[in-house]
Amino acid sequence: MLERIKELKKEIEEIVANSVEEAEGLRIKYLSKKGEISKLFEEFRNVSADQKKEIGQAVNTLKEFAQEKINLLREGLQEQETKGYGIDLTLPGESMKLGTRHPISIVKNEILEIFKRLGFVVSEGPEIEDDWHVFGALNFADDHPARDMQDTFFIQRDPDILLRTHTSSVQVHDMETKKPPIRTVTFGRVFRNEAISYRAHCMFHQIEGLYIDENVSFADLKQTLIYFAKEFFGENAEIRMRPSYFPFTEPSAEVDVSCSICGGKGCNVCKNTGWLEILGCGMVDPHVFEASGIDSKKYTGFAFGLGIERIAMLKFGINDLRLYFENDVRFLQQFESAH
Ligand code: 2NL
Repeated sequence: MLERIKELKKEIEEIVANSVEEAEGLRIKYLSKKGEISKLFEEFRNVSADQKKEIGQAVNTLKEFAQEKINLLREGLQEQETKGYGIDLTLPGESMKLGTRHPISIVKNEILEIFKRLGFVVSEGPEIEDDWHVFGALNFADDHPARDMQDTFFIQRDPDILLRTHTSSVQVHDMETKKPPIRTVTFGRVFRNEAISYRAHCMFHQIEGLYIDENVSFADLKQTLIYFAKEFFGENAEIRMRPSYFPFTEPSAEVDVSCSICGGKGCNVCKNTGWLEILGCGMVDPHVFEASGIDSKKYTGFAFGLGIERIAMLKFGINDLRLYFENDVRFLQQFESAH
């Protein structure tokens, strides 16, 4: 019998269980009424009196050993299962969902990088402005329609305070506080009082550039924009300029880029013209310089402004402005990871 006890001890030393159920199975196998150890107790009845003490002790020790071992196994497994450690560590991991950059941010970063390479410095300013920095200093007439409540959001208590309708206000601050040469690009949210539809929104994003120095010419403006168009739309991109009007520039132009979708042949994106309008620009009006304390006899400058939503629409084929601001994950997920 001692031999059998030894064997069982060795066997129990080596038992393992992968789940609470398996541990319970082991308990039944060794410790239940019909278990291996209970069988030993039955046999014990037939043991001769002189061996009873020794074998009795050995069987009891074995029983305690088995109880302790199986209890330990069960407790360990219960802890693992409640803490979730019972998972199979050899399974492939679940992939972590990474955020994506917003298409407006992607385009903004790309455009700012192009102008930073040309020596432009990025400046930012407030979304809530006074009339002077949005209109007055930029040569808007007192009765200019942009000053109308139909077009601009004013703060009710004080009509001098409003939401900026373009980011040029940031550059007015730059002109007031810096001396030429000034080379600055600004970006940010602008606000206009418009009914929301697929092609208009009351809030959108602009990038504007301003370069002021002695002898800055329209040729510098054009060359800068050609460089920008080729960097952003590709080496084959061409631009054309059409005369236009803005209160703050003279002369002014609207700039089209050759349609990158049809290569200029004509398609539904460029409405068969081969050209896509991308920005407005011009030479800074001398009135604008004087309003901010810059000597318009000594300095000239060019400026341009573009809407980021429009460029992102062209780049990504987005056909409804409202998609940008709904934050629908199915839309946002389609853009490049932020990491
Ligand atoms: C457009 C036209 C433009 C500017 C923005 C500017 C800024 C200063 C002085 C003069 Cl401080 N001009 N900015 C100039 C011409 C056009 O934007 O259609 N943007 C979407």
